[in-house]
Amino acid sequence: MEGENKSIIKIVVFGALDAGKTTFVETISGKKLLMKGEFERITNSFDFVQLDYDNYFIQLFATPGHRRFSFMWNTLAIGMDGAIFLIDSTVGISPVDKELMAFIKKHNVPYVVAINKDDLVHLSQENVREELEISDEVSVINTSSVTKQNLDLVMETLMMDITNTNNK
Ligand SMILES: Nc1nc2c(ncn2[C@@H]2O[C@H](COP(=O)(O)OP(=O)(O)OP(=O)(O)O)[C@@H](O)[C@H]2O)c(=O)[nH]1
Ligand SMILES: [Mg+2]
Repeated sequence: MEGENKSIIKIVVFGALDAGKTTFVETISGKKLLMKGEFERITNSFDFVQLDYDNYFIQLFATPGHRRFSFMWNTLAIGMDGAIFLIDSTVGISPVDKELMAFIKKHNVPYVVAINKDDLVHLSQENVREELEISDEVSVINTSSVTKQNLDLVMETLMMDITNTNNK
C-alpha cells in the first residue's frame, strides 16, 4: 500500500483561548478536519488532521484553550514528538501563556513558538522570547492562521527540529 513505510510524527498545537489553534490546523491542512471538537467555536476536546509530509505522516492535534478543558492538555501531550505554541498577538503574553510555556518545556520535545494574528497586531519576537524565557535554539515566528503567513515555515522548522533530534 502507498505510504506504508512512512513514519508517524505526532505534533500538538497549544495556546490560550482564541489564539487561533483550530484555524491554524484547518488552514495548514487545507482540508476538512477528521475531528473538530468544538461547540459554538470554543474547542472543548481537540482537533485532528493527518498530513502527508515527505516521508512522514504528521498527526496534527490542536488542544482546547479554555481553562475549563485544560485537563485535555496532558492527554493530548502523550506521545507527542513536537509542539507548536501559538501566542495571540492581539492579547500579548497572558498568565495562561506562562503556564503553557512551562507545560511544553517540561515535556522536553522540540517546539516552535508562533506569534499568531500578525495580520492584526505585530508583536516583537524579542519581547516574547524575554517574557517566556525562550532559549536561542527555539524558533519564534510571526504567523497568521488566516492569511497563511509563515504557516509552512512553522511546520518545516519544527519537522527539521524533530528529525534532527530523532537522528541524534
Ligand atoms: N485576523 C486573524 N484572525 C485569526 C487568526 N487566527 C485565528 N483567528 C480568528 O480568531 C478566532 C478564534 O480562532 P480559533 O481558531 O477558533 O481559536 P482557537 O485557539 O482554536 O480557540 P479555542 O480552541 O477555543 O481556544 C476566530 O474568529 C478566527 O477566525 C489570525 O491569524 N488572524
Ligand atoms: Mg480551537
